[in-house]
Amino acid sequence: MDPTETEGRPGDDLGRGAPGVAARGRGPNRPGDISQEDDEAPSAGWGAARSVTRVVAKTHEPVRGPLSILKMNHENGGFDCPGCAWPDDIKGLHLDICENGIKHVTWEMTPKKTNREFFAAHTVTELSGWPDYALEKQGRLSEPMVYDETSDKYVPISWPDAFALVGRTLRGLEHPDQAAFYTSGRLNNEATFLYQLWAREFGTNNLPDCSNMCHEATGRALQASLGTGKGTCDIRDWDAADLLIIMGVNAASNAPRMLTTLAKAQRRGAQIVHVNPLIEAAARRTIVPHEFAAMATFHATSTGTMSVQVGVGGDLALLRGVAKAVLERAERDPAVLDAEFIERHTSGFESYRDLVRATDWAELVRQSGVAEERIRELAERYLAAGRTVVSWCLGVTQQDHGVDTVREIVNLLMLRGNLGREGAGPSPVRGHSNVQGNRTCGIDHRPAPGFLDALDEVCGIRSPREHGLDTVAVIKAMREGRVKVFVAMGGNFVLAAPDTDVTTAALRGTELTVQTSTKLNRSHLVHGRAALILPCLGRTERDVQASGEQGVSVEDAMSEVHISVGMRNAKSPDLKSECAIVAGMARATLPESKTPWEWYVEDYDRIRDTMARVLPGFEDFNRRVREPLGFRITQPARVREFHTESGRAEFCSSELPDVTPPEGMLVLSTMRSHDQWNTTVYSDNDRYRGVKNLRTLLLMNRMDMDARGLAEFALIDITSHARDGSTRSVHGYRVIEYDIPPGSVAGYMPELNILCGLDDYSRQSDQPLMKHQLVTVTTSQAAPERTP
Ligand SMILES: Nc1nc2c(c(=O)[nH]1)N[C@H]1C(S)=C(S)[C@@H](COP(=O)(O)OP(=O)(O)OC[C@H]3O[C@@H](n4cnc5c(=O)[nH]c(N)nc54)[C@H](O)[C@@H]3O)O[C@H]1N2
Ligand SMILES: Nc1nc2c(c(=O)[nH]1)N[C@H]1C(S)=C(S)[C@@H](COP(=O)(O)OP(=O)(O)OC[C@H]3O[C@@H](n4cnc5c(=O)[nH]c(N)nc54)[C@H](O)[C@@H]3O)O[C@H]1N2
Ligand SMILES: [Mo]
Repeated sequence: MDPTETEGRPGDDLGRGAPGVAARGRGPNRPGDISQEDDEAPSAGWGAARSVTRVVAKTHEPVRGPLSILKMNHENGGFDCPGCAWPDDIKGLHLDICENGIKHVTWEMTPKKTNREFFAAHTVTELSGWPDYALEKQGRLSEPMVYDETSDKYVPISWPDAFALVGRTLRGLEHPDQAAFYTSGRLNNEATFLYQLWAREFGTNNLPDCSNMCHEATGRALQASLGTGKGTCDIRDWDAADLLIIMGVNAASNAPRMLTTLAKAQRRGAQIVHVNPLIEAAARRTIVPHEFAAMATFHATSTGTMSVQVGVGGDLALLRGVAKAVLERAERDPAVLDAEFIERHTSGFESYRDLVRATDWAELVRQSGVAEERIRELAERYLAAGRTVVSWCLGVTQQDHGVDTVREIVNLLMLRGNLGREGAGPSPVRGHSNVQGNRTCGIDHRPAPGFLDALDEVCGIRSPREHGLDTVAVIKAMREGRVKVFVAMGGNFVLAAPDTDVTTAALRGTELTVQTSTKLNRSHLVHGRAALILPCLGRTERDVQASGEQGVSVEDAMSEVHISVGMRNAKSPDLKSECAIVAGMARATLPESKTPWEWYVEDYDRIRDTMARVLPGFEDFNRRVREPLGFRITQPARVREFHTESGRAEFCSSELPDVTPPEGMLVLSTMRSHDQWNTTVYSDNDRYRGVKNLRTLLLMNRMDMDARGLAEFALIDITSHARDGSTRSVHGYRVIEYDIPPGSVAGYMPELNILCGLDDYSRQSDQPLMKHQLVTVTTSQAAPERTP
């Protein structure tokens, strides 16, 4: 379809701009000059302090804000930082907090309320014209609201009536598959378990989640290679590694507590190689989080020893180049391979070796964008290291061949037996603070039969066996009228998903949208014929039920499960916990259900007791989760036990993809700024990249600018060219000269999601190609709003 056909609300601001009209970013868009300069200054730490102060000031929590942060990630009690999934440090350093975690928490703790007076004062059409920043800025949602078509406003509704509306609409569907249940990755384990139980008891596996957009490729690749969907390392392995290869992660902004580990590694002489088209802050010198806590000891620390600037999408070719150099060396010196490991534990080595040998260097260099000498240099470090950990995030996964690339990481590790032993292995950086726990606890549109059997037996239900819809598929299904009810536990689906116009139209076509949220966002304005906003407690808040105060559990990126207890009073008496909201909706949908929904909510230990019987690795859950720092879910691959069909770890011989753009085109990768949490944008600055007051930008190599006759800050239009031949454009962006390989350009999500066609998803992982869009860039006629 032509995305411009989408009929919107009159005031809709989808941030596209128009020919001659500049697009608007999703941040505050304050007037003022825009700029970009190198941010090499080691005083970056002071910038961090200032930046935190500003956000804390904005949320009007100058005193209490920092106090409750001291309780975050604490060994005995305290809540889990909702900021990211990096594990807590195990030895002594329990107070491992970071700038972005602080922003994240204070954002949730704002005393401002988006209450019934606010909704009475603004129609949804009016709010649709507001910038996204202004929506979230209103504060915490404080009571359930329902959309009223006559007044075009959200009006108050009681909790029982809200649940009844959900129940009635779901029961009125012809088939349970006409409903979909989205999860954003901060939903705790207990609510997650109830949520999937509700969906499956109702009769569908339509459980799309944000993981469909971030680490689906990781899960599928590791499952195929090692028989487990997760990384095998824990933080001790990071601390014991001689070489850490960090691929496609902006650690300083998105997993800041990783810097603590990197700084320690650097001090003990380990090598840290960053593989990224950009030289991000972590690859230079940055502050490490606990030095932030210490305030007085602010100084920059090195967290990288080598940077390899791949072209966008070039990681597979780079890894294969390293493997080729290792195999070449092995011809002279067979000891560089771990022959015993390969022989005893793996299968497919010979065909992989032959494939690598047959690939010539010229092709590896062309596809990776990295010179042969540089690839060999990386190989030398790999050969010199006794123990290697490879870590990765979205730069690797949001690609057409993301699964193959993750499998190539495993191939390379296996050549030297870097698997299932201390200090070595694959270690993905997960995104949302509980995205990994969501999958563990059953959010999976392709559930394993064994999991469903256990669920059915313990919970006395009959789960559907057919696979459900994931994020991309559910948008298509809503578009075609096959899915009529969209329920979301958290998140901001319309902005996080690809193809903003199409997703907007898809959601608007539904009968009912239900958003359980903490803050107002665009997904409340882009709604179905009927619409509910259900406000929930945040992770920092006390959750009191019949049996007393409750804790919830989360799983970090290294499979550690621990309890999180909120400490602050709820922002409003009308908030409910996510467990209570799910149970309320479930009971209203399934009045005859034998599941003791209300009984579960009285005491979350009861939910955990049931989970312990369903989920492998959760035995004795209630006791173990309360141990200091919780427990680690057993990783069979960590002890060289591979639950693959062959019982061995599998080498993968995949074809090298062609990632080079056609003549005249560029490859666009979309990413986060330093001052943003996914769709929540705190400011228009991106400090470590030196950008001030601008989000509608494109980072471009000088050569590519010259080829197009573009000066620094030139106004441009960007047009994407989707696989199905359709095109999408944004207008009035600005070009910024940046140290990025020629042919590759970068800009911000969620603004640029407009350009990502719905059909442009990986056929290996079904992930949208958010890091690989083919674009053309032309001079824009849009009038400049702000000046450099
Ligand atoms: N403060 C903060 N923390 C966060 C988030 C947030 O928004 N804000 N989001 C959370 C979530 S949900 C997630 S999933 C993670 C995301 O964490 P990241 O994966 O760090 O997220 P992005 O900002 O998308 O950055 C992708 C990185 O990959 C690089 N890159 C782009 N293309 C390629 C490529 O082809 N190859 C390689 N090797 N690198 C490439 C980019 O330059 C950038 O450094 O962070 C989590 N933590
Ligand atoms: N182009 C492009 N698009 C991307 C990506 C990319 O790199 N490039 N990354 C993708 C990735 S990795 C992800 S994870 C998705 C993110 O997708 P989502 O998880 O859907 O989006 P978020 O922005 O994290 O959701 C923010 C909203 O969550 C709600 N919220 C906050 N805290 C809570 C809570 O405790 N409970 C509940 N119920 N709600 C809460 C608030 O209302 C807030 O507005 O975006 C994806 N989209
Ligand atoms: Mo994510």
